[in-house]
Amino acid sequence: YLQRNYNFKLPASPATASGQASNSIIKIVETRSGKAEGYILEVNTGRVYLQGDAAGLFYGLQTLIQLFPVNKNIKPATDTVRQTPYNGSLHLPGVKIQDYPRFAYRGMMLDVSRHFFPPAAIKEFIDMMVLYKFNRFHWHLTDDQGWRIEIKKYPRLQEIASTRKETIVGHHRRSTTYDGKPYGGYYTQDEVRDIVKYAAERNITIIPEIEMPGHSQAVLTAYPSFGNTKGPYEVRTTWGISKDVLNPVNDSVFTFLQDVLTEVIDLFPSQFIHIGGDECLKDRWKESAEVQRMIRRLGLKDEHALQSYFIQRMEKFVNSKGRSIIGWDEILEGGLAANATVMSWRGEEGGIAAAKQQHNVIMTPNTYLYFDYTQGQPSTEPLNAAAYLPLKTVYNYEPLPPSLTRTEQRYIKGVQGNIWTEFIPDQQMLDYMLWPRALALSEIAWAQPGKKNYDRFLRKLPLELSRMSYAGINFRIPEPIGLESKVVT
Ligand code: NAG
Repeated sequence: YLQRNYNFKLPASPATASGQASNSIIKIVETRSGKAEGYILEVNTGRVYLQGDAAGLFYGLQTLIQLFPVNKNIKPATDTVRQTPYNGSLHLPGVKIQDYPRFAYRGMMLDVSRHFFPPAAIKEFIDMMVLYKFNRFHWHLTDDQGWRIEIKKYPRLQEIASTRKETIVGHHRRSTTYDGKPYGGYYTQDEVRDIVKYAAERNITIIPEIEMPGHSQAVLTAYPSFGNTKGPYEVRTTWGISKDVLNPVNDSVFTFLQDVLTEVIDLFPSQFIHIGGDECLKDRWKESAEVQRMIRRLGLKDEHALQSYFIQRMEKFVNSKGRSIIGWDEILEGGLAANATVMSWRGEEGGIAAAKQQHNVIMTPNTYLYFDYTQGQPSTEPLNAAAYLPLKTVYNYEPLPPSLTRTEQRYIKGVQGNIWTEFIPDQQMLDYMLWPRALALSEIAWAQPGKKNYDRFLRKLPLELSRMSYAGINFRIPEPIGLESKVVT
């Protein structure tokens, strides 16, 4: 970005800690001592000095980019149309910044099942994450409405489960309307590998999510024998939760999931693999005599315990491959799997309970960090999930619950914003829903306690939004201070 747009030469590689001089105005020194992902950036007359660990240097450069003027003739590297590089002189503010993140896990989740985002859009999403120092991309790859990753051993996943015959467009009284257009898409394994590499080069680990045992209607469409009924099933065309889930009595369900995870683990070097676990309706399990027999045979208390049995069995497999699982907070309900990390989404309760049980937690509460909820009066916003979540509420989120002791708080490894895409058909709408709320999240994730300040955040906002504007990134223009919408719910 700096080289292309400003003729600002970076050394070919960081000078070593032994102090080898670099050939340009910028001196970069890699150190292993300081804080993880931290850096020191100094800009003074004719000289830029940057020091940190590998990730820290990368983030120091992001900060440096932010010190450069936002100029409408200058397009960032993500833009496909190459603009003329900058040729004039420029002035950077003199600074000395010592900086490091508050949380090791600074994530964003994108749901590509309800709507599919092609590889180029995923890369642009990653580019924006980089600018604001996020380091985990949670890729929600499967759901009732579409399976989105090529699995060589089960070709019907990409052939059948990746496409729904149409999509709901509205509800009126008792009638539902559909668009009548088939909708689908999936990432080939080559595309996945390319994206994983692209992210890794930008200090972002991709955590893949394969949903189980619920949110699996697309799987059942391709492999009906994995369900509890005879079907037939179809890739879901409406939003909401499916009653049709995977059948734990059928051993080939576990074989299938293990085979899928084996390919997934080969593709994603991430230590953590997300196995879903949310919203598994228990209707089919309650109705099924064979499932009931299984519950009795295993001496389990109820269907929740059966779900835990399911997850624990999958955890053993994932652990045997040297990886660990993350699951949505429902995995607490029938007893936690031994080494599981819990993603607390139904508010903070799940995260609090998990931390008390000495399990690692990622906080992603829908009360603060669900970016599919509206940013203003729902009546004046584009159609989306009914809940209301304005910028200020997001900004003021504090991830460490005061009800936890200091020791328990250490299990909270970080935060993540979730973007579910039922009502987000394309990148334009995605960016609108993300920004500026994801900027607020980046401060929650990065800034040290006590350093956040909403008024200062709002003062800096126009500069960041103009940066996005020049980059062609959509965003929602926040209401003027004091005129934020007051929503009565
Ligand atoms: C939840 C579902 C998700 C859905 C979203 C909409 C989780 C973990 N599960 O009901 O599938 O898209 O909310 O806000 O969030």
